[in-house]
Amino acid sequence: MSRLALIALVAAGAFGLAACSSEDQAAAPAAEESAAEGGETAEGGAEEPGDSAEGEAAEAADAFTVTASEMAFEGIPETLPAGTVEITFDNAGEAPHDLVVEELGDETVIPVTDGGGSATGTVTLEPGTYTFYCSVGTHREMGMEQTVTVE
Ligand SMILES: [Cu+2]
Repeated sequence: MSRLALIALVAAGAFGLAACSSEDQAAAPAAEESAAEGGETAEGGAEEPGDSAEGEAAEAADAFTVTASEMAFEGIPETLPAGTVEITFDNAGEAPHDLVVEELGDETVIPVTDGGGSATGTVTLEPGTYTFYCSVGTHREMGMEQTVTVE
C-alpha cells in the first residue's frame, strides 16, 4: 500500500423494532442483512491489553518521626518512597523549629512548633531530591537541614 487509506466501516444497525404495531398480521419481513462483504473474517489482531491496573494509589507511602533540637534534625530518612508521607514532629529542644521542603516552593510541612511541643503533617513527594530544613532564624545554616532522596 502506497497510500494511507482510512476505511471506516460503519455497520449500520438494522432497526428491527421499527415495525408499527397498528397493522395486524403484517408479517414483518425479517430483513436480516447478512452483510457478508469482504470475505475475510476478522480473526487476527486480538490484542489482549495487559492487566495494567496498578491498584489504588498508595495512600500513606510512609511515615516517620523527626525530632528537632538545637541545631539538628533526627529521624528524617535519607530515602523515601514516592507518595504521601506522614510526619510526626517532636521538638525536643527549647527553641521553636519547623520543617520546610525547599523544592516544593518552601512548603511548610510542619509549622513553627515551640520547644517541647509536637505536631503532625503530611507531604506528597514525587521521585527526586529534596532538602528538608528548618526555616526559623539561621537554623538551616546552623545544621538543621537534610537531603532526602525520593524513589
Ligand atoms: Cu529550627
